Amino acid sequence: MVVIYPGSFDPVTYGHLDIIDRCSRKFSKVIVAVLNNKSKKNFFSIEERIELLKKTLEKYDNVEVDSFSGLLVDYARQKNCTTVVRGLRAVSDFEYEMQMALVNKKLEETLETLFMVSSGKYAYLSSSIVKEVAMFGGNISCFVPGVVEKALLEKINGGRM
Ligand code: COD
Repeated sequence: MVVIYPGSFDPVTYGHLDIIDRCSRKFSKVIVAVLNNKSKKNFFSIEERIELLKKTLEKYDNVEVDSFSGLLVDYARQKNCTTVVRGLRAVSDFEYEMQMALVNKKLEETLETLFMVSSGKYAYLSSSIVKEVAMFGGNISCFVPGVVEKALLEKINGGRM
C-alpha cells in the first residue's frame, strides 16, 4: 500500500523520522509530502526542507520526498493515493488531527487517515521546540540529525558556526 505522510517539516525531527521509519516497514511506499504554503512564514524554505528530508532519508528505497501546494485531498488524488498517515503525540494533537481527518474525508470520501502513535521517547518533540531551543543556544543534537542541526545553527548564526 502507498501512503502519504504530509507535513510542514520545518525542520524534520527525530519524531518525524521515527514515524517515517515505521511506515517504511509497514507499507510498500511512503510519500513524504512537504506543504509549500507561500502565505505561511516558515523558518526553512521549501527547497531547504526538501533537501534536509532527502539527506536524512537517502537510505530508504521505498520513501519518496515530494512537495505539494493547495489541498491535501487534491494532491492525494493526483498521486492516486487514498491513505494519509499522521503522527499522534498527545491528546493535545487529537482535536486538530480529528478535525483535519474529518474535513479531508468530507472533501474526498475515499481518503482514509491512519494515525501512528509517537514513540514514547519522541512524544515531547516538535519542530517549534527544536527551533526555540536552538535559538537560545541549547543543545539540539538529541532532537534532530546532524545535517539538520548544522543547517539550523547556520541559519540562526547567519552563516557563522
Ligand atoms: N512524534 C510523532 N509524530 C510527530 C512528531 C513526533 N515527535 N512531531 C510531529 N509529528 C507528526 C505530526 O503530528 C504530523 O502528523 C506530522 O508529524 C507532520 O507534522 P508537522 O508539524 O511537520 O506538519 P503539520 O501538522 O504542520 O502539517 C499540516 C498539513 C501540511 C498536513 C496540513 O496543514 C495540510 O494538509 N495542509 C494543506 C491544506 C489542506 O488540505 N487543508 C485542509 C485540511 S484541514
